[in-house]
Amino acid sequence: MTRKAAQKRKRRAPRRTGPAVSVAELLTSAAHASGFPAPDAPEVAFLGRSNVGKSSLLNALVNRKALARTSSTPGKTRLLNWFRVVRAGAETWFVDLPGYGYAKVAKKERAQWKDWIEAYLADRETLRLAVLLQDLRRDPTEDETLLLEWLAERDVPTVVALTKCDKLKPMRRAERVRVLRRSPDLPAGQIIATSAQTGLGIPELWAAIDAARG
Ligand SMILES: Nc1nc2c(ncn2[C@@H]2O[C@H](COP(=O)(O)OP(=O)(O)OP(=O)(O)O)[C@@H](O)[C@H]2O)c(=O)[nH]1
Ligand SMILES: [Mg+2]
Repeated sequence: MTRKAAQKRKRRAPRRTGPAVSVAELLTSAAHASGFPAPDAPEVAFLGRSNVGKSSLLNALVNRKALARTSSTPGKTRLLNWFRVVRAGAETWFVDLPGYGYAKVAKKERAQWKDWIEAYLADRETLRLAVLLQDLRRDPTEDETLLLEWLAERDVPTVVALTKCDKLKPMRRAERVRVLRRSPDLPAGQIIATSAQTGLGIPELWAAIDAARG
């Protein structure tokens, strides 16, 4: 096949998006454990530092532009937000957790994410998968290590989504993905390169969600 023909074929190839999401809606928001909804559907939690792209990735997964509120100002999500998502007839709840590690918020507030996340992880029997987000351009810190420890202690299956992959040129991107895949601080074999902007990794993330929810 000529290069031109190959390019044309590539353009025509259907996107591997899988079944469409038929429902994506906010279920509830909570600032305290007392407001958490009673567990009633398999759940996927999105965890990661402030501004890493949690809300954006969640929107990309459900193919909605602004279901979860995103912002270039870190620390936008200060509540736990539950979203009800139906895809191929199966209902899953997505939980957008508040981001951590934003230096400009008060110290007291910075400590609060731990309380929130501990309260959430303490009693969530329907939690099937945690998606830990890590900016492709950064290295994991002790915050990510701590989260991974908590998740492992509680036997919560976890995948790492490397975010904002569109921000690097292909060579540099491949190099960073390689470095992070080899990082002793991240679980090897469960790392997915993603971009909320281009849709990179979305089918793989759905495959991980489908596998985890059983
Ligand atoms: N280029 C690019 N920008 C992204 C991507 N994902 C998120 N962003 C941008 O990064 C900023 C933060 O994204 P959010 O999705 O709001 O991040 P968050 O993790 O939910 O942030 P908090 O709610 O503050 O914890 C926004 O300006 C987004 O547009 C991506 O894949 N590519
Ligand atoms: Mg957010």
